[in-house]
Amino acid sequence: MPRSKRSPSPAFGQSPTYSTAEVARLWGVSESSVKRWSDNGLLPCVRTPGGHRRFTLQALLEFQRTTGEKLLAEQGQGAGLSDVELAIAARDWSQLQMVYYKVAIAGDEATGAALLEQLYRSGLSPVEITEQLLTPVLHLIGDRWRRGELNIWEEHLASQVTLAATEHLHRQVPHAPPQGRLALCGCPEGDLHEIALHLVVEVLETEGWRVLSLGPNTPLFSFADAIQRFAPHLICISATIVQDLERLRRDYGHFYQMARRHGARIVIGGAAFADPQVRSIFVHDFQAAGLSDFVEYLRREFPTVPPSER
Ligand code: B12
Repeated sequence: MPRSKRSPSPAFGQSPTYSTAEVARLWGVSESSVKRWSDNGLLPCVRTPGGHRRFTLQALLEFQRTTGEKLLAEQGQGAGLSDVELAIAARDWSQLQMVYYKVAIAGDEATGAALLEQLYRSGLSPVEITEQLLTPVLHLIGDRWRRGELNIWEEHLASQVTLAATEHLHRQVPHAPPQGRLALCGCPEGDLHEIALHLVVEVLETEGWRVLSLGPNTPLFSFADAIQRFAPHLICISATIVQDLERLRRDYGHFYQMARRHGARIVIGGAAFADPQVRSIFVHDFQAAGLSDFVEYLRREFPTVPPSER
């Protein structure tokens, strides 16, 4: 599918418009065909102040459904694209978020996995898919749950769909050659939010790391024992909520000593670290805002070493 120029995502629910060139690329037809259909009224457009044609998604879908189906077929392009395919080609994130939101709260793992795979095959990286689609949708689900607009079971289904779909996506992605580096990852005691942790593990594996994940809800004293046992190069902590701050404060000293003794770097991430009190306990080497700055950190601090120099 052609990759269109990325345009800024409109707000959730706001309809984007497409230029003549973008529509021609989406349908695989010439710009003059698009202009002809527009001029004879088959494909309505709006004009910019400079006189250029812009087409709404609704106009494109309407054209496909009616007259356009035959015209597109005549040009050898089949019956056109589905609205999801159009949204993928146009990188229409607000539309795609809406689609994923519905799929997720309906518990439709197969469609969720297929959508992520389609996005990946259209040229997007798993990190881009996470940051533009999954994270905003899960945050929206959290907000709607808090406002009482979603049931707890819908939030649970959305979590399961996201875990299954990202695992499916991860299986499609080639991994960098192993560099002999080990990362130890987990969420602190009391925190059951494991989706970000899974995404971090997947990023590390894609970058060629061997990963041991201790999962959610890991007491820091036991995490520290694992550091002693495995001597990892990197420790990743994902924390979304903190249940018992004093307990974490008590255990983190020993955890930190263990990490330093083994020369391991510590990376933290997650909403819990927005609180300066929590951040001050978890002395760290890097705090990630998301996955893209994490990948940058990994590539900067742990550059690829050719096998001959290892
Ligand atoms: C799904 C979910 C759950 C699921 C988790 C299921 C699972 N298997 O993981 C369940 C149902 C268990 C759950 C339970 C609860 N939840 Co909850 N949950 C969520 C929800 C909707 C999504 C969380 C998520 O996965 N986000 C997606 C990830 C990808 O985004 P992220 O965490 O922001 O991570 C990004 C970055 O921060 C970064 N990152 C994160 N960690 C790391 C680590 C490293 C190393 C790196 C490099 C990067 C990194 O990268 C990620 C990708 O961009 C959030 C809403 C939200 N705003 O997140 C509420 C939310 C976190 N939950 C909330 C609450 C209140 C609860 C409960 C207390 C509810 C209750 N009364 O029982 C319990 C607590 C359970 C516990 N003890 O942990 C609140 C927390 C409010 C607060 N700050 O205190 C939220 C914000 C909902 C809300 N809007 O109120 N929850």
